[in-house]
Amino acid sequence: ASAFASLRTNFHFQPPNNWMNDPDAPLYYNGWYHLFYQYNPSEAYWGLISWGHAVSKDLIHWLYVQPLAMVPDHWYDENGVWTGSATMLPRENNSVIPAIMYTGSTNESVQVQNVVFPKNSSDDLLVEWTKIAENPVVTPPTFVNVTDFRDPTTAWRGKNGLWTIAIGSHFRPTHTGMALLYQSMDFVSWELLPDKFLHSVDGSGMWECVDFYPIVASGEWTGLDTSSVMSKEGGEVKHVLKASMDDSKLDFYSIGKYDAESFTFTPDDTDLDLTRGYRYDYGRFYASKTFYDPLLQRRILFGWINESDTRQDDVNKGWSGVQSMPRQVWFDNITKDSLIQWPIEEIRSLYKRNISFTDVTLESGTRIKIEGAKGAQWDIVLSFAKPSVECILQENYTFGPFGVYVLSSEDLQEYTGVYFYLIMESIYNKSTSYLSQKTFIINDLTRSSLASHVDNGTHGALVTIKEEEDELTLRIIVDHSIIETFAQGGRTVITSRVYPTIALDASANLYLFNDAHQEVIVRQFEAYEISNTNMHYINPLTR
Ligand code: DQQ
Repeated sequence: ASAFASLRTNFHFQPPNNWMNDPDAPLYYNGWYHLFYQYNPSEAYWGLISWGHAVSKDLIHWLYVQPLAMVPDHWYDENGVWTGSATMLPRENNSVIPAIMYTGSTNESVQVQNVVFPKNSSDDLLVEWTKIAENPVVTPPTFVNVTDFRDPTTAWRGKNGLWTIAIGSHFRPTHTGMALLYQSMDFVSWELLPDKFLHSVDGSGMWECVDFYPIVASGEWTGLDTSSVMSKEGGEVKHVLKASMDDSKLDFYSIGKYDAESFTFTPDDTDLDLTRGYRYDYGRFYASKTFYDPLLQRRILFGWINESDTRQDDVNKGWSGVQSMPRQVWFDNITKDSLIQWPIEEIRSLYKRNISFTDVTLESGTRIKIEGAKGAQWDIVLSFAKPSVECILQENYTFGPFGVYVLSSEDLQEYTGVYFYLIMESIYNKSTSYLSQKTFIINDLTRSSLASHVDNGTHGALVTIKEEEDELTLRIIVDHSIIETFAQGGRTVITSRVYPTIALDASANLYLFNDAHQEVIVRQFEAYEISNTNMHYINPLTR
């Protein structure tokens, strides 16, 4: 067995073995959630890709479906069944049927788009899929490279009944990333909307896995179906455009307005356009995709979290790649220009036991081991009293770090720091100067593994803290080799992979620490130990 064998996650989605990358076509149909994924069934690294398939009643406990949903078995996807999205097509009696469009890499490695429908729509598990005779339904237009044209979005429907989808691409001469638009009445025959882009950004390079959806920007927030242009209460609706930047392998999103007449998206703030503005996650998180959950009226995000060990480690472990916890996404009514991401409520069904306390003062230099908190599966929620401006100034304009050590060995030889760090910056303007406070959230991997060959690069990001907010909050989800950190109620998120060698299972501990020169107050601390979800295959006989 490999050194990292015990680092497989126990409540994040992973395939039974081998390689997984992007989440594909998440959907809800007749009582089941479905998740498909980019899967190499024969090796623990990327190669000839098929679509794996899993179903769940709660997005937490997954069952693997056999056979694979799609494999490369036609000339138009011979080099891989790549990423795609599902659209729920309305049928009579208020029923719907899923249609999936995905990218096939052809026998000549040209990127084309193909459509599949369920073979039997009365099978709730949607086990078998039929590639339609008309495939490929979309081929690359002449002005883009044939290998820069992939990952169709979920379609949205306009007033005239036409379906529109976006496909990520790249105009090489100007290095312009863009989303092309195609339209169809029947989901089978598709036309390019000529001379139009949903959006484009010069210098951003190839856009992969574009995602585009409406969100409620004022009033009672709920998720919205992808075709909605109005909220239930008539409150303001904005749109989110996300692209996965092939150059940097980062997922950026921008919030703005969609003009359904001109089919264009315009960011609210050009300084927050794609590649300049916000990322979903400041750690490892790529090729993400949302879907609308009609059951609980919310929008759910999945992202691919890759490994940061070596390819040889992955081969030895026999697996590579994990999906993030499903995250609910909505508009941040406080910053008014960014999103909130929050692990879905259903995670509570996995809570085993709880360690909690309130109002503990962490003196300068303390490291407090949380008694009874042994284990490598946690959902930790805590808040700190916000240090005052005077405190930060007294500390020479920098305050901290203070936070938590997770996956820590007994002697702190191995641990991962998740912490806040505050600075006061002097800003000089023409005539005035003033102080500006900045708050950072950091997943510090410097000491997370005694193995020296794994990538232990630290992840950090800025968190917006409003003056009226008097607490700094953290939620940290720990699952053996994953740390998902949600700062300030999900305003800023960082996901990291770690490969401890001794801080494993019952030898892993939690600590609180404070390296500021002044005390820090923990207002509330709760740590819930998480049970295993025991993913397994559906037994075809008992279905
Ligand atoms: N992964 C897929 C592509 C997509 C890329 C291939 C993003 O469709 O562009 O496995 O990770």
